[in-house]
Amino acid sequence: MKKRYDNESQGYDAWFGFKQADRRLIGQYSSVFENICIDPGIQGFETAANELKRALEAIFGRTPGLVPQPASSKGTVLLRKAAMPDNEDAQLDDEGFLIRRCKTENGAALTIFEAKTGTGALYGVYSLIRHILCGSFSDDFHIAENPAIKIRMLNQWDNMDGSIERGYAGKSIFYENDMIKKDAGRIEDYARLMASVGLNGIVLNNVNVHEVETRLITKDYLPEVARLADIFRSYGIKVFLSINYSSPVELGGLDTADPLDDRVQAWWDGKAAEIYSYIPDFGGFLVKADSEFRPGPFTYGRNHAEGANMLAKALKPYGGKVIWRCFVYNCRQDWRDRVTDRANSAYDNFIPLDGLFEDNVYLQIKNGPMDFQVREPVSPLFGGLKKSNMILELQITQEYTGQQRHLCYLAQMWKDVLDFDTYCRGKDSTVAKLLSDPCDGVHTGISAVSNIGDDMNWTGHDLAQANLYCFGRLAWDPSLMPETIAREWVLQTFGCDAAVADTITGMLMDSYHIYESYTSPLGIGWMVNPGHHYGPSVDGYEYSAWGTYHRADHEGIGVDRTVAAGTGFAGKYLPPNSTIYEDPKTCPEELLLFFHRIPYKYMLKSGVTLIQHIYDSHFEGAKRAAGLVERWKSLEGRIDPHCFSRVLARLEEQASHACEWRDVINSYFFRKSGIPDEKGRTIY
Ligand code: GCV
Repeated sequence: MKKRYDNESQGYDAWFGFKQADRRLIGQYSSVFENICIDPGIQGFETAANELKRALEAIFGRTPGLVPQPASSKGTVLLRKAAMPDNEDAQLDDEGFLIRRCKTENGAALTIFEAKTGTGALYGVYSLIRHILCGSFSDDFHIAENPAIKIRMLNQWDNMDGSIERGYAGKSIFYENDMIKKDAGRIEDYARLMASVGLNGIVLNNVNVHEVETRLITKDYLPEVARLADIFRSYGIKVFLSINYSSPVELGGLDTADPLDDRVQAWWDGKAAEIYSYIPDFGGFLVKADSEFRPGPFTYGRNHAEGANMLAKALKPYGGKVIWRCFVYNCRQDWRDRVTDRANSAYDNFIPLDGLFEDNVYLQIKNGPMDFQVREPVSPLFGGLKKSNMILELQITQEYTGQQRHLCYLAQMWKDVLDFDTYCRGKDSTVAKLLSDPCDGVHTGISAVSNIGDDMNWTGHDLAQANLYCFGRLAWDPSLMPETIAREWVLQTFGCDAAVADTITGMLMDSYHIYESYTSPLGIGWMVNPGHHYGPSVDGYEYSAWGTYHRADHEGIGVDRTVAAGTGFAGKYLPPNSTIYEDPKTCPEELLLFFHRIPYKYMLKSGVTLIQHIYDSHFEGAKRAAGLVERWKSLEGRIDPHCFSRVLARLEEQASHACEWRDVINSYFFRKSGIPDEKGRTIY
């Protein structure tokens, strides 16, 4: 990136520092990349060519020549349009690319790049850079890739006053004082980071749309939104906005936002025409409706298909999409009510509507039925919905996973989601397959709540950059393994020192299980301080209206979600998952307390009782969190000292906070159950 800040020591470059390449490889390949040639007559490949030039310059320390045709004696990268039928090119989709090494007649190196569009070429360039920096570029290099999932987007939860809901890395890079920031430099660098991992969409504002943000779709702000759209467009990224369902009332002076009222439809039709006059390729709307006090069609006695379709009809003439969130539940529940179960809510609201949505409506479904907890089962809407377009929603920002003060590499959690077999098309109907190979005319995508802010290193915790990186990589190719992605990220960010690569990759890989082991046990979730959600409070949400209960008493803990005796949530899954979850003996133990109410003396498969497991995992987790500090310290002198200190401070905080978690949880359950730790460790 341009030298806007003291990039290296502040972590601003993220995985884009380029300086990190292995010097031996640079020696070996510097003659391969002497020139760049863009096939004459093609347009739209400029960003790709610029990015390639910039990266080669930084890696090889020499500006590549821009030549009109491949020189016979110099190593050249040839960018050309893929158009030829009957060969590999024909398999490329609009975002795909092909790169292969060959030689000119005179034996000079030729690296041929093919793509159908400038965006495909751009992704190819970033892929090539990644392979060079990770040491996987070779003499017979030959790859052809298409993204597995069509829509790959980030949701910003940024507000126009500059705050970010659930943001842990400073203020918004987009907004301050109710205005869109004028300095777009940082926004462009963000677009590059996004494109480098293949992301192609961004929602620019929080799903909770407040008064000022409601006006983003008016002439007061649309010229500025259009300016942002221009920046993102050059990196192949479409912009979307979250909208307020009540806009016809708030902005249009109507007395209703009823989706079946003709005046409301006409208002949105006019609004769509206005938006597209500013941004011809505007992506569409993201809508949080009838959820956590946001307005929606329920107010008018209409269902969510009626609500979404009205907007969809307005956007359809322009190719726009309505992304409609399924995060709909009663957040004013009585905690004494054991029949209502928040976990059932999205399923119960949306399954009856399957097949009723317009073809440009996408249902956006959180990965679990509750809310981004450290461990939840996969939402049964995956596999349950058959005829609706779907987007999987993940959360990169670590609301419930340590708020970027704790290390928690999320690729493994997401991989569990993507690999979950829904059985909806028989065995091997994983979520990844539903998203990457949808059938029956269904369209799909994947999105995630971003974790960046205006902290110099983007993510507060330097190592939390790995989560942004791995989200993009998994969206591009959900078959990638978390460890492969972690290592790629480390090599590009920290360079090729093997000890550094092994240590940081290992820390990332262990971090999710470490975090899980000292926080809430076996899928029960929550147990956090209400409001800000940081730190332990076992009963924090127990007597609240949010539908988030653990039901612990002196005998046991857990929510009975069986069909036989509980809330029936286990029955929302297709067999065999429904039967597996129904029985505590077959239920995966990491989800045991999500589905079952279990006595403390229940014997787990490991041969220890539930209560002993709670004690053991919390003692062990806190110890392993302390171990992360030691592992990091072993890198002193091998990585940038500023980065070293920043991360060390966070890991030390994590280690101490893990002790707090351990002691609060263990003491709570010791006091509830009265059963001492078999190993006699200190419990308060
Ligand atoms: C943006 C949770 C979070 C809220 C968030 C909401 C949502 O409830 O705590 O901050 O609101 O999810 O996803 O809409």
